[in-house]
Amino acid sequence: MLMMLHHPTIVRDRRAAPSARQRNVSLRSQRPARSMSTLATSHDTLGWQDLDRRHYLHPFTDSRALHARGARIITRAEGVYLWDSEGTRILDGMAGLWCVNVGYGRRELVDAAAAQMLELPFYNSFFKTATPPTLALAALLAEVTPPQFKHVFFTSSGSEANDTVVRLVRHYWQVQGQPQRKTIISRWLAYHGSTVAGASLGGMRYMHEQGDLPIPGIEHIDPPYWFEQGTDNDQEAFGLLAARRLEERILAIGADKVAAFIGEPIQGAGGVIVPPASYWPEIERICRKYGILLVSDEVICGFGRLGRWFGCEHFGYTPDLMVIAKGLSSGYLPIGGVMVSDSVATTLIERGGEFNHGYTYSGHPTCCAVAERNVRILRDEHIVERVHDDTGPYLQARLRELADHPLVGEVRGVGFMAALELVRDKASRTRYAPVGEIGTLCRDFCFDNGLIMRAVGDTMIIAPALVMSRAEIDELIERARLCLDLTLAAARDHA
Ligand code: PXG
Repeated sequence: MLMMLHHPTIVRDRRAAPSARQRNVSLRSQRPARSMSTLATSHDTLGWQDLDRRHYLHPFTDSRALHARGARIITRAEGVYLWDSEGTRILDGMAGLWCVNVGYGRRELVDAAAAQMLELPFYNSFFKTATPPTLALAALLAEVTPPQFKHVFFTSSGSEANDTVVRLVRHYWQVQGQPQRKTIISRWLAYHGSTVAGASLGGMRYMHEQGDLPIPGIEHIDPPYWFEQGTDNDQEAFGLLAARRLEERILAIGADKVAAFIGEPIQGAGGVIVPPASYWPEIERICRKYGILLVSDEVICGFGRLGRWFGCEHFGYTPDLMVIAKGLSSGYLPIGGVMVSDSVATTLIERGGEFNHGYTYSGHPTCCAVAERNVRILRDEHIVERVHDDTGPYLQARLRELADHPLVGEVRGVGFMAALELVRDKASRTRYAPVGEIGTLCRDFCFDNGLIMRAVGDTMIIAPALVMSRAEIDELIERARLCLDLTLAAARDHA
């Protein structure tokens, strides 16, 4: 078993974290006073780990396994780097969790939050009220999203936004006099969140197994995962076949019962599944043919990750609804939303009556103020253009150099989103057994050697902050190659 192998080689980088002063960030904004005596003595790693074991339930985590090793405590960050409580510097190849698009340590976002909290930290949008930052962000989103979008419904997360999609789409068809149009078609290995509706839309079987999901009226087709399913080298033909599974399913359900199709432009948490160019135009053609709403979940791909503002612009399709979160605020505060196209919005506004849906924090003024400043940073500093013209192609080219590594069966990606498939045999695309072990091993080597790469099974994922420089990309590649070597050596030792 690969799990039983020796502990990964550790090459710790103990460069000190920059002080708040060096980073031009006021101490007051960065370091709230610790008044509680328990916290005052628990800045050491063991103390934090003890608190973690005793009080904290982590998301998507086997607590017993975590407790055996102890949580890694991340204490600060700057640019594309994190520091842990041991002072180790780590290059964050995942932008937090696919979200810190402008990088860590942006003073303007801190200031936007502080100013808004002093002025009006919170007010709701429920009872015929609104706040200036909510409206400023809504108007800015109308500018940066594709032209069919002028309206937004705000939420606090991508999951809540996808719950909103389910309710909004079904409400829309009711208003249109077609209440039988309820079914939403999604894809296996999709990730659309962790709420009941989000996990149902998602295509993660291990999530469905916990809690009797999916809820009724949600169906899944296979994703366009060529590396897993493609049999020959004609990827475009494979893309068309994969898209036509949607038409087959629509006809099996009955076209008059299907409300919408939802998909991520590139499936992120499912393993950075990049569809062939033929896929999305065919999906769009099928949706239009049967009058079905097309929903683009841009939670990961949106706000520049693919070198365009939104993933649908990269692949060339025109969604009716667009789900946003993560990069919307670069993760500095929680916020998500659903962009609603003019034709859907007009129906809902003119004929929809009251939409009985919303969250306390829909349009939260402080989150909106931070998101608005974040979107302006992305726009004014031409960060998306840089990913498109310069650093995105550079990252992709350098990553493809790793394709010569004996462990790497495929390198794929667009812009600042990429995957490396780890295999035992490149020619036949044969994976190690059991799936997931070599990926976990590689991820652990990365973490212990100052690099965060995420493992989805045996697929290694890279999605850095969009501000990563060429020099930092070089460092990422160097560390990734070292960790691939260590992983291969460990696998060979074991064999
Ligand atoms: N849609 C997509 C495409 C996502 O990637 C969500 C919706 C849900 O967003 P919230 O904000 O509710 O988490 C996501 C979230 C992973 C991982 O391990 C990915 C996500 C979340 C947590 C972990 O890759 N994506």
